[in-house]
Amino acid sequence: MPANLPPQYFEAEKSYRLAKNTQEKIRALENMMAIMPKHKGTDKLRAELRRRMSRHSEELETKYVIGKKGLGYQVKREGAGQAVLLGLPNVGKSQLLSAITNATPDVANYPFTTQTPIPGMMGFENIQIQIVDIPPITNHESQPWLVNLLRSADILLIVVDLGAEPLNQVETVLQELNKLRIEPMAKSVLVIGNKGDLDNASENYQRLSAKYDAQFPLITISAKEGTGLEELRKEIYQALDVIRVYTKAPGRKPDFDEPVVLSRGSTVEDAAEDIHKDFHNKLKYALVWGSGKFDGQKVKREHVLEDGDIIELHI
Ligand SMILES: Nc1nc2c(ncn2[C@@H]2O[C@H](COP(=O)(O)OP(=O)(O)O)[C@@H](O)[C@H]2O)c(=O)[nH]1
Ligand SMILES: [Mg+2]
Repeated sequence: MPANLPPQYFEAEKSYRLAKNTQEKIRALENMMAIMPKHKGTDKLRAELRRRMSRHSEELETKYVIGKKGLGYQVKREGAGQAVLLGLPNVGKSQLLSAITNATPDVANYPFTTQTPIPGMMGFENIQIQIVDIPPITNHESQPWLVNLLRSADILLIVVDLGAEPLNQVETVLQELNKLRIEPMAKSVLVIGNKGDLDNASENYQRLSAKYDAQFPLITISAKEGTGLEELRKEIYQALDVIRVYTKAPGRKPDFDEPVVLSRGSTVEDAAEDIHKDFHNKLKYALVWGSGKFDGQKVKREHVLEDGDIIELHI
């Protein structure tokens, strides 16, 4: 059975061939799949396009899934935590992602450039935190994958363009979250005023601060000029509310390169479990440097750890 493809399909295919990067390829493939008529004659072609789609989305470290509810993406969680960038089009989310992570998203002076989630890893001291750029929050209605992503995220980073009226921008994002039934108060939220290099930025930041200072931590940056980014990394780390614990073997020095990252309030037992699934069953006691009354103090498994503690586990 012939495929009988319409001319628009071949145009989309041409833009696929000419695509300069993975994001553009995915966009073109999405068009091809939308244009392609659905019948027996196109089954093979559709399978082939899906294969390409999975391959390209893997290149972006994003899994492209085709479920009952349509197309979607799964972002593999990596690192010590996950933060999602939210904001209206053009506020500089992609610019920010490329400034603080290893990702290379498209940055462009027109809306709706980002169509797929793009994860990147941000280093902070000795840990890595995943930051995910997503399509603009204002057109998500029918995208269940996005709701899942927002639910699973540890931190919501609301990005505001300080060159424009800031309060509406935050309100719009909060309203969209409300529509998607995401409760921002159940998460760590950080409001980032971007484009701090623009003339009217400080005035707009004042207004933002006057309204939201008591509700959310606020920070001003310029993703383009790279200002405020060190402080931003620190704020994101603090919003994660985790502690870093270092392990050592008896008579050895601790390994400061690979902390065990745990949520605040975790105990020696939690640390043991994180290191090895059945380690905590065998655990008899631990020695702790830091949160003990003295260095090398013998503590029980219920001992609550603090950021920077060094532990030696004994089984
Ligand atoms: N002046 C200034 N422009 C910025 C800054 N960050 C981003 N932009 C510009 O804003 C436009 C939109 O940026 P982009 O990252 O694509 O926005 P997105 O739609 O939120 O992902 C681009 O022209 C960027 O160069 C900034 O800190 N200062
Ligand atoms: Mg973008």
